[in-house]
Amino acid sequence: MTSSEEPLRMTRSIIIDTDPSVDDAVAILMALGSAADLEVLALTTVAGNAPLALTTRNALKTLELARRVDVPVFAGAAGPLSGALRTAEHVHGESGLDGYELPEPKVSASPGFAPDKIVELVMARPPGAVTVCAIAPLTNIALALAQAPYLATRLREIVIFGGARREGGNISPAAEFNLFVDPQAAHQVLSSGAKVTLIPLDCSHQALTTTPRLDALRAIATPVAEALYHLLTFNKGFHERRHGTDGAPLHDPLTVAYLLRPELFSGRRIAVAVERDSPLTRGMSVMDWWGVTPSTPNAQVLTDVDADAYFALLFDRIAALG
Ligand SMILES: [Ca+2]
Repeated sequence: MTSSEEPLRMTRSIIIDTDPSVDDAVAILMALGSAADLEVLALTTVAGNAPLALTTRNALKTLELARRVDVPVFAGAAGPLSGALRTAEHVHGESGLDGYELPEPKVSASPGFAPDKIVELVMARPPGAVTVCAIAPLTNIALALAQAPYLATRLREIVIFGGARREGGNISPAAEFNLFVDPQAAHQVLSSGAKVTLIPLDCSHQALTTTPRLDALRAIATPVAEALYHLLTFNKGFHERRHGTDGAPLHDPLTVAYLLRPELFSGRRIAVAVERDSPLTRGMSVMDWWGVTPSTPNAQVLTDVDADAYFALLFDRIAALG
């Protein structure tokens, strides 16, 4: 039995690569509330939803909220592998995490460059021990794999929130934000040979932060739940004004939910390519769902989720934080 086939209940060691706005913060807190299942080795930050200084600060604030400043934060890439950085303050506010005053971080990021630290952390553990939970543009992961190509087979899995099959895009008509910001990095990660699971917009657009769900969150009545209630209410407002929906898609925590309860998801193992050149479709994930090319499948793509079970699991883990 190889380590990738070990029983599901084994604690997984994870590195969360993140650009915190609110859904990243929820994902981080969900992982920290799942101590019996997941050991969070580090948060590695990257520019994305906001510039790097802000995403790093927001990661530290999230740990402060959870009273888990023992988890190290390593800052990584300040922009994509090539070209200018595109951020999303129009969605998340100027801080990247508007809607509630989180506690000021009392600790700083740890010294070291995130891609170097990813390599170090993975190599310090046995083969197949570490999973990367990638919920941001994939710049740090691509840099780590470029520096240490053997990482691809050393990792247990890379679980990515990104791309879209049928849902078009959320930053351009064709592209999901994480892949749009650094399509070259996404291409490199998808062609690295690593075991990749990709959770696209198709899942998160089934998982909206509706009023009854946010009421259930607030009813947990802990400081963490109260903070998330306000942050998610701010986020919900943007989507309601723009799309008229009750609630916003809750993207990033889907990766943590998949690690905890993969049976909540369904999809296919297929070939995925990322458009890197066309200005019209930059960052588009081109998914060979019907196997019409000779390309070898390089990712497990999950396109459906049991949304009620996802939110129930999330709230259970947020409540566990106390
Ligand atoms: Ca994110």
